[in-house]
Amino acid sequence: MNHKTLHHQIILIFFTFAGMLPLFFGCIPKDDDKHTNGIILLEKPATDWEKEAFPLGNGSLGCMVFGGVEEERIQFNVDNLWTGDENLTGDYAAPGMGMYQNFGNLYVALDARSPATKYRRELNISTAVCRVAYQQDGTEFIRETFCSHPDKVIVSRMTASAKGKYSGRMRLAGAHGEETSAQSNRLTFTGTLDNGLEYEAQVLVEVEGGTIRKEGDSLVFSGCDNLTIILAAGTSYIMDHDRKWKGEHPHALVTRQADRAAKQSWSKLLTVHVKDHQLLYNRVEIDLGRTEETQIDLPTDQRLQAIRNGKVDPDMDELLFQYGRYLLIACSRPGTLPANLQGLWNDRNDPPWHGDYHSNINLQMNYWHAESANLAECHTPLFDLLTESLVPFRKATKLSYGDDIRGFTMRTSHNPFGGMGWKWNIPASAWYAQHFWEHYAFGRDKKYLERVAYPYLKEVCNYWEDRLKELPDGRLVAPNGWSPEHGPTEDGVSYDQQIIWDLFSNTIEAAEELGEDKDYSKKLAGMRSRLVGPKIGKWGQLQEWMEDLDDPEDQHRHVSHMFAVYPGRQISLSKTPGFAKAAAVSLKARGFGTVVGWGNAWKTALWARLLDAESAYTYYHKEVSANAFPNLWNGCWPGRVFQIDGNFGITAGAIEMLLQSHAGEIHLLPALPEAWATGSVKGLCARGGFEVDMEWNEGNLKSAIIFSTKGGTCKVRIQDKVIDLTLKPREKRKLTKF
Ligand code: FUC
Repeated sequence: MNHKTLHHQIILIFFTFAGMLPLFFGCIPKDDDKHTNGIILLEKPATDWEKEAFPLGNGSLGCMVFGGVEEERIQFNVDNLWTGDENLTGDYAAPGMGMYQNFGNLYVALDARSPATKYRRELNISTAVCRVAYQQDGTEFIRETFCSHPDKVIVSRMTASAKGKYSGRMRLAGAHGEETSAQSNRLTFTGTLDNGLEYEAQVLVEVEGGTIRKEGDSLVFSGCDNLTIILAAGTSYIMDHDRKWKGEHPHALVTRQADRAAKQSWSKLLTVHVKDHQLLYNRVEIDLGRTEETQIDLPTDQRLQAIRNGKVDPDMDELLFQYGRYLLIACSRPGTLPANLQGLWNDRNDPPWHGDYHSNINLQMNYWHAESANLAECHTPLFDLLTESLVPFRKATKLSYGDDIRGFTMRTSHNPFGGMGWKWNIPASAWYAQHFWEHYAFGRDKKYLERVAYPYLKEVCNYWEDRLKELPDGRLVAPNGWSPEHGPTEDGVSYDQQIIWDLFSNTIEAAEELGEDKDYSKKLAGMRSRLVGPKIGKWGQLQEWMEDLDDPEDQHRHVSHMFAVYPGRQISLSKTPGFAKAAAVSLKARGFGTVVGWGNAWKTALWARLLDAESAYTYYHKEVSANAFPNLWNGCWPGRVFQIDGNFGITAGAIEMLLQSHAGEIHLLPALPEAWATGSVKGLCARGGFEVDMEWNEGNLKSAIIFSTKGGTCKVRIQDKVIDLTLKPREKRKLTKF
């Protein structure tokens, strides 16, 4: 062996070892169980951003990886690159409402032109790494891309089994016609939107072997063994109303993030990233049955096609379930903006519905699973934005409802500057209040309840104290309501009435928990008892309006009068069986309606609450068989445009099938369908600060472990049997006899 070969061998051993380090530290699962690894696989590069590219994200920065052989394209976003402002007039079309913007694209064109073989592009949702592999002229090429939360950058590494195989050109293109400047191994563009928001993106490239140099506004690399690409991007947005939502120019921060990441080794960046992701992701494990090997080995698009043709694939049900968790981790972390209609992924400057926050189901659904799927910290961006937006929300409310009104209400859509658009959706602030309450109900953090949740709940109650209208018989109604998004505008719409009931109930419980405001709670309880309540109409249905107007042929996609069943708790089979049965009549009549991803997700959860396992599963399955794109993103009416609420809502719906805790009990396997007859789950959360593991066989619960984070009592229900438990903080109890 000559000197040079020995040198190569040492380098090879070193890199093989370095690449395996994460395995030794146990943070990357070995590929030994493809049934649980969570891989979305496609055997061709993406040509369609929405349906085929793979999403990565660190909460604020995110990207879509295309995996082209001749040219890699990484389209990227930062969650707060928005036009618009506080938009107090609420004109949806006006520039003030603004739109979520595309940031740009990185293109890496490669010189080799022969066709690729053995092409595989996979997104491993348990490591949050996208991997592209193919062979070309006898060389194996591998690209691995991830978006690191700890290091705040996108990292992409391109390697090959032979030396000097990478030659080509790299281009960074902003989405607003910016000029890109190139330095020796760095590309940069900056810009300013019409609303004054400044932004910048940088790409920094490290090569081994070969050369890299600038040429015009691009980087040209030649004969490189491998490339490590770091992409950092940011804006001057800050979530601070007092500072007019704007802080410093992002140049210094973006430069620091890129430089700091470039100083670290690839394997270090990867190890830290995977560990961070798995700290959240690994909290929940699920097994809903076993898919045949021949089916599981298929690329995801073919696998979906086989399911459409009747193939049974419980591993796909698991994958979709975990994908809802993966996506939330990727687009909603403490300190970021909440997940918008597309999470944070967007390739347009005029995205569907402005890429906004929709308050009549969509933003709420984005967070339905946050607590129960053990991702409570991912819920906090919602509270941060809503709290920071209070000043403009109050101002806009007064402008429309008069200076004397206290509290605030909301329109149907809103942006990251507290600006709102389109029609008023009067119970929206109360529906959001449910999320503030649920974060406490699950986590039992009294400080949070006192400082964050309770003031919000009370302020929304103030609005309704001033706004509710008394009927001649003394009952109270919300005036001029609208059941999203159809029918007349009138008083006492069920959607409004049910959400106000929920708000008053949660506020009363919050006051009790804090030992505060006894008289005020009494006042709320008095008002709650006077609210016009649920009604059963002439065809046995749960009425959507105060008058008996429901048309049994109406298959509108919204089922807003079901709020009381889910996500509310006013109606349940155990406490109000008559209304629960009426809800089932209405739900059946609504049918499948238009193909709406979020609608199927909601109906899954509703049927689960009504303890109808097979109907719940029908809708869950519909999400897999009819609404999933090849990248498993969920499609929404009209035209099956991608909307992320369906992905999140279906995870929430599945949890309602396995575990419920809204009615004062922890109900184990309340709506287990035939399709999931044998399985197990670990780490689901229940209200009261409990975590639940379960194993079941042929429809029967084998064992359950109840873990209490804070200590306390609970009732555990298994079918008709109820077990009382008292647990100390961090105590676990295993139940085996039912
Ligand atoms: C609601 C729904 C639509 C869509 C939009 C973003 O208005 O009725 O289907 O999901 O939000």
